[in-house]
Amino acid sequence: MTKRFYITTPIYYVNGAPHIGHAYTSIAADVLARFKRLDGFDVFFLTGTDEHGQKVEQAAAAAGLDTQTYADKISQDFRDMADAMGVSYDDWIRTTEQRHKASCTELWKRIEAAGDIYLGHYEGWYAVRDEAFYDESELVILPDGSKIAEKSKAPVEWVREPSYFFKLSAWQDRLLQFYEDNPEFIAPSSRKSEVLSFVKGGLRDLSVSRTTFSWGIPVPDAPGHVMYVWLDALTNYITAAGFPDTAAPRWDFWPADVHFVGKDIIRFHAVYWPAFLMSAGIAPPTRVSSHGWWVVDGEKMSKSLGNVVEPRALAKTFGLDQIRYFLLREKPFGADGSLNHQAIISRMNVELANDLGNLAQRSLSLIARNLDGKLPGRGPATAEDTALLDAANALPGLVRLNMDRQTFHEALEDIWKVIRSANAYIDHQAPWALRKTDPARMAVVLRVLVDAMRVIATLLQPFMPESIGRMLDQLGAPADTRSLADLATPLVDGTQLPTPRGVFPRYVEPAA
Ligand code: ME8
Repeated sequence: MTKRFYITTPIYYVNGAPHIGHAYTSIAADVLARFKRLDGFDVFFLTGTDEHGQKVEQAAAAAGLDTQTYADKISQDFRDMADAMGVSYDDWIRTTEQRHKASCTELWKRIEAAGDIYLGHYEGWYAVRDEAFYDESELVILPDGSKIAEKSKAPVEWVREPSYFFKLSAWQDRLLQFYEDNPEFIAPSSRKSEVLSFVKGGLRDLSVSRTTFSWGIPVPDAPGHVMYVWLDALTNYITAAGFPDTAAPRWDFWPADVHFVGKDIIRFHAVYWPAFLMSAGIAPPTRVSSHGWWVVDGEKMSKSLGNVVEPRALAKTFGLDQIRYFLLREKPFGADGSLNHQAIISRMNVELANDLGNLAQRSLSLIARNLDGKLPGRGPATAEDTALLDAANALPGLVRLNMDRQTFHEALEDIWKVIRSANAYIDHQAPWALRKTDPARMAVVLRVLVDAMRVIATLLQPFMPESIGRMLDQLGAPADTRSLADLATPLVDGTQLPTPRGVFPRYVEPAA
């Protein structure tokens, strides 16, 4: 039976245009989805848009549009962005869809039937920008006397209204037990400590309905109440798996294997979400993997600073695969990172054009020139041949381990170690000098290089699908045999290779 793997991105608020931060989460999730497919899994990869709540209602009003029309427009923009960035999602969910309303309504009823929902009165601070409630202790007072949430800097307002509550306080011990039983649930460990201390600090019941606006999913049998947008939004992950129809074929994918999230929304995914699910008798997800934030030239991206990076524009300047590579290579997944053109150019020119591109170009042009472009056969191996091939053949295991931990930069670093060894090998073997003196050995050296590059390229496909696809064409690996399992079958001796063409261009500053 094929192993199933379910990956999600957060669903993006339709309150503004997509930027590089959104593209980052989606690309990271895409890399894992593509890797799992290559590794023989049946993958379900979900992304989409979060369309309810006050924040979207306000953004639509500011744009002078009817809320649904506005949501349609921005949702499509996010979808176009995902397509443009090569995000290979299997389903695009929108929380305004009928299937999602049905799912939220059923989840609510189950939680209510479990005795975890009661009617009360909410009085406290709310930040529309974060769609989150805050305690007094989480706020700071500005010089003008207004208050903002300390962490996100979002302005808060005092809210007082009738509200349904979820008995989160009753879930403290069960959540702590759950984290203990599932040590891999939250990644990275710094976020895990943050979540544990939040939960250990005591949980208050959570307000899960609002009455002061109507852009949301109605609470069943409670006129005037719409569901809290986070309860609504989180439910998307089970909606897409078919909930409440647990006989649906997609339901076999639940629980999700990895929810990708930014560090800003870990609490919703790692505390509220498993509590809602356990209350409703549904298994919680296997893992919540959170990443850090991108700042631009050291500054937080913001409309007012005018430094918001549009992912499609960036891909146009440097190349889509170059950007995908940069985003996953530049910083550890969980850490924050700074986006700047010099850093992109340096990775693009040094690692892609030089280290990898030249390696391929040098080896393949020697085959083209000296062997009529025919893939040479394997021959007697020297200790150096074996060392390089062993290092390459160890890569799938190392990369798989890093993928399962979402330590993408380490996967790439492991791959680059072998690329650097291959460059040292070609320099030392100098196959160009063997053409006359020992052509048989030259052929063996070139085949060793092709075999090592084949493993490297196979593993790089998820990161840079288009460019690496071309590289594999040049290496003579047929398009339908590029999975990890296919690595066990050697390339066919004598295969006619296409004329080598550089796959990774150097970035040259356009003339002023
Ligand atoms: O939070 N750097 O949606 P959202 C890196 N609708 N990642 C960034 C980023 C940055 N500068 N800015 C945003 C929501 N992100 C909810 C999610 S899920 C059930 C509901 C990423 O549009 C980060 O992953 O505000 C963040 O979590 C995500 O964009 C969604 O942001």
